Amino acid sequence: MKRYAAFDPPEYRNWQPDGVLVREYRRRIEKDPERSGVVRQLTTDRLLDLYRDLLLTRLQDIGLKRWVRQGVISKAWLGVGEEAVTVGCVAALEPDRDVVIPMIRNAGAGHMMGLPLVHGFTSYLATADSPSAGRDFHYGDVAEGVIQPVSHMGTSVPVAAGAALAFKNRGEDRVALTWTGDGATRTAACHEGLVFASRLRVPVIIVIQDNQVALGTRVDQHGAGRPEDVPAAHGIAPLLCDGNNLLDVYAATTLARRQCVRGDGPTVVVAETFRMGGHATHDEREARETFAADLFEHWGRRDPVGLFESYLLEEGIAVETLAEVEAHATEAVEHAAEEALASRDDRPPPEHALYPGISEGGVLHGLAARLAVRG
Ligand SMILES: Cc1ncc(C[n+]2csc(CCOP(=O)(O)OP(=O)(O)O)c2C)c(N)n1
Ligand SMILES: [Mg+2]
Repeated sequence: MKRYAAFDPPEYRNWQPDGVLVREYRRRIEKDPERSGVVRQLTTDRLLDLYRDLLLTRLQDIGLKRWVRQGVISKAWLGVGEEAVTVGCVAALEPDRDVVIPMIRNAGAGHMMGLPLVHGFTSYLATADSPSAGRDFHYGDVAEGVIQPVSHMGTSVPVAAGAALAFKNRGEDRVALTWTGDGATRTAACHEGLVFASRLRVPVIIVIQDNQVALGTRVDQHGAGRPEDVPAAHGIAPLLCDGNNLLDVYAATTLARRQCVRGDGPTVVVAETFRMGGHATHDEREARETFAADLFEHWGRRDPVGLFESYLLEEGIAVETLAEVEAHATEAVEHAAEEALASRDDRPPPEHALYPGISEGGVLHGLAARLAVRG
């Protein structure tokens, strides 16, 4: 497989980050004492872990896109430009206790919760060694706190609320978190989940990932109200955050988690971001025609990876340290992609498409262990 070439064209050598945007990034957190208090607790090592997780998430998508170009797979659903919404949320959780239900733009949640990076690649190849043994490209592992999503929009909300009800009934300090798109906030399932969660005051965090579009329909075309107004209908005051500002997402979700474990019921985090590509790789040209070009420019300048990098440099972290983290992340993703390709021809036998089903426990190995009360 072709190695990732270093991106170092001469015209960028003396490039300086946009000072105004980095100041805005910092001010966004500093203006809220609670959020800035949360961010101040982050050590340099922790900040570098977050940087690594952002890079792993971005590089996984680049690897998948390369596979599409090379004809290894026919298409891929990517989250480029939206990585901070995933990384900031998961970083605020207790990975050994909490559960998440990621959607297609939250691939980073898998490796952050402890799933091997290679699963992000084998799931697309449908090989026998892929997480669902070739049955589905959605993947999870309840033993690691990742509930496998289904493709029906909005349905992860009632499922997450159900998991949270189990935690509440057992008196456990645990939360369930799921993401839902701006489009998915229009579904009955999402509203039913919110009714259930708010009525029973369960410890669930619903993250509305408002990337301003659902397939080819802009947010202003798919509903009369704004996604951030949805929680009010269920008596929930949302925590708004800048979805491209990793630290703002992290701080908002940390506060949301505290509220949940205090027993104050469900929380909704609304993260404003922007889908920089197509719904998947097949409709990127149409996606560019869905919005005015300057909107891409606006959000491109607010790239979550670039802004966080600038922030870290301003914090005094050496550029060599960042380069080292990047080199490790690149190697890890390349290794995962190569490992997945090695089993590319390992097709599961057709009869394996049949399985006993969830009701017989056939696909939920580890559920009992995961949900058992932990000391
Ligand atoms: C109930 C349901 N209706 C329609 C679809 C087809 N579909 C898949 S993704 C999508 C758009 C989702 O938009 P949004 O919730 O904003 O998430 P995004 O793709 O922007 O992350 C649609 C309509 C579906 N999967 N489920
Ligand atoms: Mg959307």
